[in-house]
Amino acid sequence: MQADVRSRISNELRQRFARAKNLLVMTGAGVSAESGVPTFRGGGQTAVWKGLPFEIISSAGMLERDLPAVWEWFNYRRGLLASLKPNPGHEAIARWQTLCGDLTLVTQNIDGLHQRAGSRNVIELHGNLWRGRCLDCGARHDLREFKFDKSVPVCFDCGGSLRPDVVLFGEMLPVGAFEAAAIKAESCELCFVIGTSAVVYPAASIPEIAHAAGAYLVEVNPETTPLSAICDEVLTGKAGEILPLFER
Ligand code: BJW
Repeated sequence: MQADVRSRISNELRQRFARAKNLLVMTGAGVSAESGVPTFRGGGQTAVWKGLPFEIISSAGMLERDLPAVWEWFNYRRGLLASLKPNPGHEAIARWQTLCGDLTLVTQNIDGLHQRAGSRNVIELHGNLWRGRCLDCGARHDLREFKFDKSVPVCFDCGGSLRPDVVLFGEMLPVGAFEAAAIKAESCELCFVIGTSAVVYPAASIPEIAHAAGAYLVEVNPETTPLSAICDEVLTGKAGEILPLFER
């Protein structure tokens, strides 16, 4: 299996990777799949909570209608994540950051596994499951410091209700996160898009921006996506098997 995948990485890509000074890596749920985190789409796994599809329970409308239910959903997911660890895909990307001149990691994932693998300065487009944010004063808090004895945790600073610090459907991305990723996309030479179905916007426009600006675009995914057609290379397979094959 490994030899098969290795032979699918072209010499051109190997050379580009070896000399690239400015890389952009964008990841989605698929990079965490081998750690045991369920994906949203693809691979037959569809996140459903008490009969509600994730587009409903992870939406701005649900937050307004039923904040305790949203907390119940995210508490459940933090419980699932607590025992999971970074996999060889996360670890390879963290190593690349120490080897390559300038590597920017942009993730749609909220699980924090890239940081646990050692990646630094990660641009989180959709927030982080381990943080809460006060609906009144906007303060952010590490949820690991909270006892979940109430259905909705309250802010240490002002006593307001907290919400999960993640970007739900119909909400804007954190100020500056998309803009920082887009600036890197415009100037990178090589862009890897790993484990994303590339259907959720504006995140999916980051690799499109890189491609339009002339970057060499590489997709790593067991399935094809709407992005595959514009990629310079598509590496069909799992991130944890393919990414460790790139070493300088
Ligand atoms: C592997 C693998 C392995 C498996 N190795 N790979 C244009 C048209 C229509 C609608 C819109 C539009 N522009 C924006 C919108 C609205 C919406 C949107 O994009 N909808 C589309 C679905 C149509 N976007 C938004 O609402 C965004 N906000 C916004 O646009 O604000 C402006 C605005 C405000 C108000 C009104 C209008 C506009 C916000 C999007 C926030 C997304 N949030 C979520 C939930 C986070 C919280 C939670 O976790 O509950 O983020 S949705 C979910 O999808 C999550 C993910 O980050 C995101 C992307 O998913 P991802 O990462 O691609 O995962 P999957 O599961 O889809 O794919 C996994 C892939 O991995 C698959 O391809 C597998 O094959 C692969 N894989 N194993 C490598 N081992």
